[in-house]
Amino acid sequence: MKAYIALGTNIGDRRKNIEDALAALNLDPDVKVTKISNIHETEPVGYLDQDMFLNACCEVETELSPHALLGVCLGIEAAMGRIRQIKNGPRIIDLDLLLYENEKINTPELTLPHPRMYERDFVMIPLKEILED
Ligand code: PH2
Ligand code: MG
Ligand code: MG
Repeated sequence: MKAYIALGTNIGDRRKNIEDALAALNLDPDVKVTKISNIHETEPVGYLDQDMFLNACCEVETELSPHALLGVCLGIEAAMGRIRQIKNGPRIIDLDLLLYENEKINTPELTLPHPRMYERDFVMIPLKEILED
């Protein structure tokens, strides 16, 4: 199955954070990173009093379910030391599951497609670079 994940970071060595997160995704035996967008520097959206972000998107090939893939993403965020404080605030790494094939899911943990992706240039610009149609 094909899925698309957004990556964002605005703390520390941002480029390394993106690279480490992509490497961690690929290291999971059930996930293969098949495409990576360019990395874009973006103004913070939602909560403005914070540093500029680097954002990117990747395509993965996986046999995991959407919820299991979300679990992998959250596990990488935790392993990289993410602490959740302010909503939309600074983060070492954010991995958001955007799309999983044509699945439509509405659960408390996971909504697919990602409900805010279409209004977010920091997601849509890199996503369009790697999306097939
Ligand atoms: N993520 C947010 C809120 N605002 N702004 C930018 N530029 N990039 C992000 O990844 C981002 C954001 C919530 O996850
Ligand atoms: Mg996010
Ligand atoms: Mg997130």
